[in-house]
Amino acid sequence: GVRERTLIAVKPDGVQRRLVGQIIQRFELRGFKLVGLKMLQVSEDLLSRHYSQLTGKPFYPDLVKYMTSGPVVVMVWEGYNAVQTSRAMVGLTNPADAQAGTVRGDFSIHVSRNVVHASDSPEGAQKEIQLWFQGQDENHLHYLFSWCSLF
Ligand code: YYY
Ligand code: MG
Repeated sequence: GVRERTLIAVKPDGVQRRLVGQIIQRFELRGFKLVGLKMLQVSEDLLSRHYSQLTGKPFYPDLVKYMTSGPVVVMVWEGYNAVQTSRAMVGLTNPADAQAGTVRGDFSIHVSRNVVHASDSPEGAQKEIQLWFQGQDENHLHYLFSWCSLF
């Protein structure tokens, strides 16, 4: 829908490489509205809930090391078809397969350092937004949302 929301995170490599601004700019220029943003160090507990389908995969231990190696910048973006369009903007999971013009296709070379996360379905997005923006952060999100709606 018009007010669909998705969760986008700049992973630790993206933050360390100073790519946050360029990634935000792509979403702003495309026409999406930023309705939540914070920087945090991810806990293993949060990560295992976020990646609950992947905890049994052989690469999961390395994924934990990577995702907890430094702060991430997590955002909620809103707008028409936000989930599907952001997946297209982010590109395929393996940067070797990601097209030029996508975030991963332009900024990364290996699946274990692919710079960004993007929710892959509206249901997944809703779950992830609830997981990453809880309590005070959730109030902040709602406040920002109504404030942004004024114009
Ligand atoms: O949604 P997306 O990030 O594109 O891919 P997922 O299949 O959900 O995997 C999450 C995350 O796990 C991926 O972005 C990198 C990492 N990963 C990996 O390191 N090696 C793989 N073979 C598959 C995924
Ligand atoms: Mg995924």
